[in-house]
Amino acid sequence: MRRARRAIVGLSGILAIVSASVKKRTKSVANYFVLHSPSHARVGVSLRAPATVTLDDPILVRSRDIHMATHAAMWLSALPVRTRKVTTGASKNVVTPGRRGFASRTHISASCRDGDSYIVTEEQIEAFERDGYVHIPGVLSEGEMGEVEDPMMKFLRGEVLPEGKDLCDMSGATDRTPEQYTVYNAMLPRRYYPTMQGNIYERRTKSISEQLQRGKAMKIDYDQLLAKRPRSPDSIFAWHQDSAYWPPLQKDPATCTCWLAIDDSTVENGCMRFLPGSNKELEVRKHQPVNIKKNRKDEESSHALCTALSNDDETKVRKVEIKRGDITVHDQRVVHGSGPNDSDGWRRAYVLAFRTEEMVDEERRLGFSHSHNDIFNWDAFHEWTSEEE
Ligand SMILES: O=C(O)CCC(=O)C(=O)O
Repeated sequence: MRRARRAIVGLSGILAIVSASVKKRTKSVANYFVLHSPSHARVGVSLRAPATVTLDDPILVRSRDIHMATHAAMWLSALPVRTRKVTTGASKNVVTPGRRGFASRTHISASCRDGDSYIVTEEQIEAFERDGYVHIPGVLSEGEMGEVEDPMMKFLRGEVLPEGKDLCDMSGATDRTPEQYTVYNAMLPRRYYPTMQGNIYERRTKSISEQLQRGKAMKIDYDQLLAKRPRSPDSIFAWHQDSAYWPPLQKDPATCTCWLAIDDSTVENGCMRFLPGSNKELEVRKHQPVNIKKNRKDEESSHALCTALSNDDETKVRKVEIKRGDITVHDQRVVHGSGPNDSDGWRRAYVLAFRTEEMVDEERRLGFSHSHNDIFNWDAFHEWTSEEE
């Protein structure tokens, strides 16, 4: 205790010097930041950050508030930061919650897990906005993977059975049996196995989605388990935009579809591939059901939609290999799909899509829940024309 106090006194001295050098710059800043340590112990620091922080800039902390202090880069790369707006000069004990937000991430050097949260960098947010997708590493640790892998295996072994068309194949015809599926798909697993609700993946990706959408309140819209059978040349997930599957509603379309790799996802086993920038296209591309024949109610009809890529598009495609525990997050408009699994192992993934609360509520009001058993489905908002007509 005494040693800790001595350290604090020492730090106060150092900070008094530091504060003199940065005082001018920080004088007008009225935002105080309450930091939480990576271990989730409350550090209890009230600090005033310079408007822009560079790697070597110390953060100014008023000495009477100090419990711990270090360089901005270290703090900001390791810690989630929630802002509390206070009146300049007010005591730190009377802080009032401000608008939900995050500190400037300009110089956060690496994203990281933090309890139920995960802190993304400004670069990752910008990549998501620019390309329509982003790769975020290490969202679940190896020790946490069991919490999502065990339920997935219950589904794959047939111990939990989604109803009707919520258990289906996303690559072949609708008359396949589960043993024939090459892209096994369980829709809405948290509905059929409620134990999954609130798991660590749900908690972390909610935090990620709200950061990628710069503070908007995001809600789980649907979830999905996908598994590509080993050595299955037709386990192709056709090129599509997610928005083609969803009703075109006039609500805030902000979307974060998180795709967790349960196995390392590689070009060989059919990793995700994206057409960067297609999220900026104003219109949803023309889609049609995969394998459509003249009468799409016959055995050739499919649960999946597809759109065509131009030669120019083909040159821009990015195949995104990610590790077990990593995620990609994509927007509803970005064109994406995946190739076949040519490896000896399964390629398993757990999808969790977040949308704005108003959008999810509106979908549900219309009877659209992303269940493949919904009566209100893509047949209701697309006019299909067969290629052969
Ligand atoms: O898992 C795949 O290969 C495709 C998944 C996908 O398209 C999606 O989650 O939107």
